[in-house]
Amino acid sequence: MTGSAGQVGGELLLELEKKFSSNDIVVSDINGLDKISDDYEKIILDVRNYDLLKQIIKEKDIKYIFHLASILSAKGEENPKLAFDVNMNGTHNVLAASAELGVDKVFIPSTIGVFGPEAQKDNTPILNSSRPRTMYGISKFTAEYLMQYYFERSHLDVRGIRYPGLLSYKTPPTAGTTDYAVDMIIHAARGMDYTCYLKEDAVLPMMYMPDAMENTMRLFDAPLKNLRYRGEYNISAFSFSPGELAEAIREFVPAFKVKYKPDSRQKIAESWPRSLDCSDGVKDWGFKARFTIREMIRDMISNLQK
Ligand code: AKB
Repeated sequence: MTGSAGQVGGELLLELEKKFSSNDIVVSDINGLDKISDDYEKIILDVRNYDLLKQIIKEKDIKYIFHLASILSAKGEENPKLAFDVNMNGTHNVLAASAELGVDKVFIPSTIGVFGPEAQKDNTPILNSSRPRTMYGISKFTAEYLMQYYFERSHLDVRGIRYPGLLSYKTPPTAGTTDYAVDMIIHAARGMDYTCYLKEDAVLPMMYMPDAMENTMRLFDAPLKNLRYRGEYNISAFSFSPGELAEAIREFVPAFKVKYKPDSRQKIAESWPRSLDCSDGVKDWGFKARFTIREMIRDMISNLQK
């Protein structure tokens, strides 16, 4: 696993533990590995280092790669050169090394950020006018093409999901546009007011992390012959705006108050779809989400308050 210390890594490890022994999992990241359990073998890896990546794949006899290392939307706009380098060159390194060394299967997440302002806003299908405007979206969109390229050129089994905003009470996100949702619930659980950096009516597709992880493994385990797409599968459980989320939180924390002070992330949010057509994932590999917004908020608040 690359990028193991990020928002998704720790949660995906819980899912992988259901399938593999911790002795068989190698976690890597450029930093933050001290946060991860010592049950796993840990290796410091900058995915831009092709030689080291190849050395690890060979020496550890890596069969599967979960390539999570990525610079997300908001941080990517602060440092576009870094986002290009990590997201494009790092991802190309993983694909080229996997193809060359015969890795059995690679999972690379994509994002709703691959869509741009001209795309259909509601029930957006997989194949739709894209033209992303953030460096994150541009690099992830290109990564989807690279996945198709290595599938056709080298028969590399590479799969991916376009994650919507992911909510978790375990790892606070720090670099994306959808992060407000997690932050809002954390504030509510602590009895604090919240100032939101998106407008009250900025609707985005979202999903609870356990659902995202279960579906990641569902796609990972699906027979290759059923997959009509490589990295492009849309998934989301529901869509909401900051105003709607605040209202739903008030069922559990009635005194919760939110102020709105939109910043540059509002423009990113406006360029993304409000809701996605997820029917291709349902058809090809059985995509389904368990948690409603209400169940997610209840679970997050009760765990945060513990
Ligand atoms: C972000 O906001 O950048 C991410 C994403 C939607 O991919 N959470």
